[in-house]
Amino acid sequence: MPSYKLTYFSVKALAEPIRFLFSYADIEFEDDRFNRDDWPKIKPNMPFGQVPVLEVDGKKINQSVAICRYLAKQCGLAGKDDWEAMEIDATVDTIHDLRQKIGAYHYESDENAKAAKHKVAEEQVPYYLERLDAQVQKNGGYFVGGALSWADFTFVALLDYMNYMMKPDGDIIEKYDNLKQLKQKVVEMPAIKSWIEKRPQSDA
Ligand SMILES: N[C@@H](CCC(=O)N[C@@H](CS)C(=O)NCC(=O)O)C(=O)O
Repeated sequence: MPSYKLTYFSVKALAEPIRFLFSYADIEFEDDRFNRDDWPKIKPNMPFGQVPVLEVDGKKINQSVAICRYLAKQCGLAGKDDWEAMEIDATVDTIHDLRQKIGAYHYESDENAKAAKHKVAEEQVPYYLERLDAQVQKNGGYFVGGALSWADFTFVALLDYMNYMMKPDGDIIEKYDNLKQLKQKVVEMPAIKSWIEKRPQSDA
C-alpha cells in the first residue's frame, strides 16, 4: 500500500471529497493541515502554487478532482462503464461550477460588486439545485446509475463549504428533499460517519 499525505488548509473545502474517499476506501492517509500564516512558505513547494496536493510515496500531485477520480477508480466508485464514468465526471464538474459561482460572491472584496454577485448567486443556486435534485430523484437516490459514486461524495463533502460561503442564507439544500436524503444517506455510512466524528472542526 503506498503512503499518502494530503496537504491543505485546516478546512474541509476542496480537500474534503478526497478525505471522504480515503475514509470510505479505508485507506490510511496523513491529513497534513497547515495554518494560513504558514502558507507563503509552503506555496513555492506546491506543483502549481495551490492546494490540495496529494503525495503518493513522496510524489506530489495537484488538482482535487483528478485526485478524487484516481481514488474513486480504486474503490469502485467511478461508474460501471465509460458512459457512467462520463456522467459522473459531468456531475462533478457541474457541482464545481455551482461552487465557483457561490465563491465568486463570497470572495468578492468590493462591497458594491459583492451585492451584485449575491443577486447572481441567489438566482444561480436554485437553478443548479433544482436540476441536481431532479437528477437524484431520476437515478434512484444517487446522482448516477442508481448507485453510490464519487459524485455523491463530492456534493455532500462540499456542502459545508458552500453553505459557509452563502452565509447568512442558511442551508442551501433545505428545499430539496432528494438532495437532503442523499446527504443523510452519505453521512450515515459507517466510514463517513466515523470520519465526520473524528475530523478537526471547521466552518468551511
Ligand atoms: N482546481 C484546483 C483549485 C485549487 C485551489 O483553488 N486552491 C486554493 C485553496 S481552495 C489555494 O490553494 N489557494 C491559495 C493560493 O492560490 O495561493 C483544485 O481543485 O485542486
